[in-house]
Amino acid sequence: MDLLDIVQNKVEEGLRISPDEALALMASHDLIRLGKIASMRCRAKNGDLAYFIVNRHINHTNICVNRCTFCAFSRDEKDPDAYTMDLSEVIQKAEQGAAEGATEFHIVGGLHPHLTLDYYLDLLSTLRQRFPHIHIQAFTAVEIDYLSRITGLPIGDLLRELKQAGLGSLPGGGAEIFDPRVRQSICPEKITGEKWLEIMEAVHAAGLKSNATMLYGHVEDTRARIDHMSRLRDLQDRTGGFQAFIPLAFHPENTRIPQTGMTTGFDDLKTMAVSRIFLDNFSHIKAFWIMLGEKIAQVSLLFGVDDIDGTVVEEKITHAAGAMTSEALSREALVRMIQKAGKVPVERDTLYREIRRYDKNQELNIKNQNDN
Ligand code: V47
Ligand code: SF4
Repeated sequence: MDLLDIVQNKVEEGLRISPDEALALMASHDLIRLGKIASMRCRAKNGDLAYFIVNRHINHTNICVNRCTFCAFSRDEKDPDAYTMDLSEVIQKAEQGAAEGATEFHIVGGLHPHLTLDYYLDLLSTLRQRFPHIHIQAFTAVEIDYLSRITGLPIGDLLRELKQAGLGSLPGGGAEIFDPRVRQSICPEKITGEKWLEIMEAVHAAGLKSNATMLYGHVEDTRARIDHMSRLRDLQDRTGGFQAFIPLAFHPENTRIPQTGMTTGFDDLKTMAVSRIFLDNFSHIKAFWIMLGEKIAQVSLLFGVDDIDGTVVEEKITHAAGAMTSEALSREALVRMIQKAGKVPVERDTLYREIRRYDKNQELNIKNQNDN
């Protein structure tokens, strides 16, 4: 039996593969077979369903004291294109989202040197008051740590306050790569991987769900990727609080690590497939179409992915780093992408509750002349 036979047998029996096996899978070029095995794991968890969400991203400030080398979005306070939205600007964006049927606000920003906790609490409570039916997924573990440090509030108390003000769950950003040597080179000022995990453990203990990301395709090797996923899998065993794992493909333009080039489609699909096989305790693997492009995101549905994220509407982080994708996709376009991959589209809310399922006869009047 070769490695892929061994792994396939394990997946068929619902068993876990080891980090060494995952590392060996990363060296395989049998992408089609990997996709088939990942699809088995995916099907066991989600059947034929593939999820999307109607959401609105809001990046309230690009001013950040960290200035990670891979980040083209952040600015120093004095830079001419630095910005911080006041509450009325945030509300304006939220109103647009609400008018378009968003069920989620996704809010992340830089680590601002002067904003106080009141800014964040006002933002949450005002949004909750004005849009009580829209879930607020906001602030990475990195922002939570920063807020705790500038206020002196212990993480648990801080999370309680934010939750009370309207925080519904946390996005998965800021994880990057946990390996300390890689982390030191791409984001030396950022909290350690251990700290990120510690904060997520507290988030889950506070009764909040979160996602987990991994930024790949820069200076890390496959060992660092598997180490990253391994630490996530260990924490998930303890808390069960992660909903989705989201591999984020690095975009080099305008960053201080331009030499790496873009990730390849082969690597994108392999990374998603191996993550699906390895992370047996995660319900969902999400392909963020903004970073992958619509075509790879669609094909990833046959490589273990069951979620293509959302309508997004305004995306600043990857577009600052050269993303060629549009900033928004309509509900109809997402449904079509999923249906044309042979899956059943489900519009979900943030907590993966089904809002609407599109069966085969509901093609939404979006047929293209070349569709079959
Ligand atoms: O933490 C920054 C990444 C993240 C670049 O939880 C970059 O559902 C590629 O976490 N190239 C923020 N990536 C975005 C994020 C996210 C996105 C969509 C859904 C969810 C979710 C979370 O973006 C950062 C960082 O890892 N990032 N710069 C870049 N040049
Ligand atoms: Fe700041 Fe986040 Fe950009 Fe790092 S990735 S510089 S923490 S905004």
